[in-house]
Amino acid sequence: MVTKKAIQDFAIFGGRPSFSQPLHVGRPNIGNKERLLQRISEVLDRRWLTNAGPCVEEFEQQLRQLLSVGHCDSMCNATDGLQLAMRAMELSGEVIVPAFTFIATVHAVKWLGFTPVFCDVDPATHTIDPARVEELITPRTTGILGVHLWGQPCYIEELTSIARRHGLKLLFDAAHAFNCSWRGRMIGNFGDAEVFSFHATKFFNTFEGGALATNSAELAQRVRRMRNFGFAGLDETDALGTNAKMSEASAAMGLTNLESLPDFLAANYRNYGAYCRWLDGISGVHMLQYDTSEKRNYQYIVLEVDESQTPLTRDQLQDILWAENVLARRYFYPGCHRMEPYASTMPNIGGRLPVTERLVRRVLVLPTGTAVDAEQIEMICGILRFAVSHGEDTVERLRGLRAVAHNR
Ligand code: T4K
Repeated sequence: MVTKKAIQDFAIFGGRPSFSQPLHVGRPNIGNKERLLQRISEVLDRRWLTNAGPCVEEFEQQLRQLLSVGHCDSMCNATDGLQLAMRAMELSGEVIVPAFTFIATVHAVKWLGFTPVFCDVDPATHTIDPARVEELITPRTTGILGVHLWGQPCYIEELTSIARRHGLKLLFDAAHAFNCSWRGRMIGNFGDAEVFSFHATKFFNTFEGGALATNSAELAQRVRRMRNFGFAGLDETDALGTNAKMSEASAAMGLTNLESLPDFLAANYRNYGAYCRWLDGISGVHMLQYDTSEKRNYQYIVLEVDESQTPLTRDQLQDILWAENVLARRYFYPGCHRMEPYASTMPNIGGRLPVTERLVRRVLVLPTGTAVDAEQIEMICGILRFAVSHGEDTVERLRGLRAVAHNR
């Protein structure tokens, strides 16, 4: 690792990068490899590779226990889980979604032929703003799809009350919120259903995967059938179905990673503490604080760069970090409403989404997880502190770089 003593030491200005290898956001956490390989070996010996095999059954049972929820069914990924949930709930017409989320949330709605109606988010939690939701309800609205962004629960009480008052279904995209709680109860128990992602980049992964949790036996049964082509018996389907099943290899990874869950959580919590300590007092760089009185997974280290308090923009800080091999991400730039197929059909919608518009310019997510250690975090924060404290000079040099590139 290389420490910076002067601006010219920054890799973007020709110095040596701080890290010889890239540090990723979303580097997978991997549990005990021997246990995983043993499980995979057993899967192969059994010659039962998918379609409700023993690993999937055991994984689902452990999930139900962990979440204290009536039903928790594995999926091949969260995107399909969301689509199955919306179909099983018989949504139609318009579904209200936040514009500040990963594009999968919105695509899932559109993929089913429904109209996603973009809603702004709350500046403190980055989750859908219930006051704005209510304004968007029309006679065509059938559902609200909230996202527990960064593992921070939505305003569940307010959204539940709005959904009840207007006779709407309430679904939560809990892709980020595995092992999180709200008022002491695990996420997975709220709304009509909640959908988790176990994608490789999530702190708990099954390679690809997800799960749909609900306390409705009827909904769970409908989803289970839809997940398996609509089969209700060996040679009989009772509804339209698709293939959204989790494989035995993924479930074996899930079972193995569940055994290491406390270690993953401890690493994230330790890293979160280190980031809090080392980022403290950097002008204009604010870190999203989690409610430590509830269960959180601390899987995202989320910065907001306030340009009114620092000469450097979020994008300039990202450029500096990337040159140092710190692959910080601008989640979720540029906002779903500015991506296709939405942007061209609603070009002026940004005016209705002021908080989203601000966040997509400000947010930067830093690497964490078991692949990152305390020393590396101190170094990452040191780069940010040095860049900001020499902000004017750094900006001047960056301008020079752009001019050189332009004249080439
Ligand atoms: N709802 C929300 C709110 C979500 O955030 C997501 C997914 C979903 C729904 C849908 O869930 P799934 O259908 O995927 O289960 C990544 C993930 O692909 C995506 O799953 C995730 N959200 C999103 C927040 O992050 P990208 O475009 O950033 O992926 P990518 O390939 O750039 O990977 C991120 C970093 O991780 C890279 O620097 C490389 C590193 N990486 C990635 C993989 C796959 C590794 O080191 N190893 C790996 O195996 O979307």
